[in-house]
Amino acid sequence: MSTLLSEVLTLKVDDPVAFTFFIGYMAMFAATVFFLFERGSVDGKWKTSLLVSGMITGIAAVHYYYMRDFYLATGTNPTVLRYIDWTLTVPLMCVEFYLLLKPAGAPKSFLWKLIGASVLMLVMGYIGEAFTDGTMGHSVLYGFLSTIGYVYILYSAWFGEAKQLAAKSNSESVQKGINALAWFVLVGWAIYPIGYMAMPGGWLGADGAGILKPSDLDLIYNIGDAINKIGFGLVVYGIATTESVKAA
Ligand SMILES: *C/C=C(C)/C=C/C=C(C)/C=C/C1=C(C)CCCC1(C)C
Repeated sequence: MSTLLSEVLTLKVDDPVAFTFFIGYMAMFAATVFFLFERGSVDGKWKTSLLVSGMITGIAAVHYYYMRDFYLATGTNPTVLRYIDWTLTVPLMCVEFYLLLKPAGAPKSFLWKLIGASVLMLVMGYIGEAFTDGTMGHSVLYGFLSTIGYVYILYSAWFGEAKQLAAKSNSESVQKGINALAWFVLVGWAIYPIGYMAMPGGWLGADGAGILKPSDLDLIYNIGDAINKIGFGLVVYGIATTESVKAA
């Protein structure tokens, strides 16, 4: 067997990046099956939310399948696949916010503002990672521009439109759910800029504080994805089941 093929086919347990790509794939796959099956047991108006949860983990599962192979074959970050995944899944997470808050009167513009902010965050992050070879000045500039989009979503969830709409909702579980999602955006999403700073030239990498090495970028992103994509879906599932029991 060629070296390349045997590397792709072996599960490298001693390589945390390869291993978390594999485990990430399995976890996303299992979560997708769970959300899609459970969709059948919640009340009608929650079915779309669970479908979106399953789409988020399903899209990630497919990307993880390819990202793991890409990483094993090249030993480099699958930056393009990573950002295609995020560009599809993060706006879907914005859709989750919107679907939860729609009964409380969320307008379409609320959804588009969140999606706009997430696209800004991701496009700038992609430029920072893909086009600058980690040259410090550029990745800092694009990291900063990306953070503007992130801060907008954070602000909306904690103090802005999302928070105000949640306050108008007469459902306690929707309020609790939005609060939980706000914590995910604050703590779970903050994992990603840490990974970004592991890039060559990054503040935490070899040319900066020296705490992280370049391959930590993928390790950190993989951990972040598992927490955020599956966690977000479980919060939504929790609200859907609580509300469905009430409705029954
Ligand atoms: C499922 C994928 C998710 C929830 C991805 C979230 C990604 C971020 C919150 C990325 C944020 C970044 C910054 C705030 C600055 C540096 C560049 C990024 C794109 C890593």
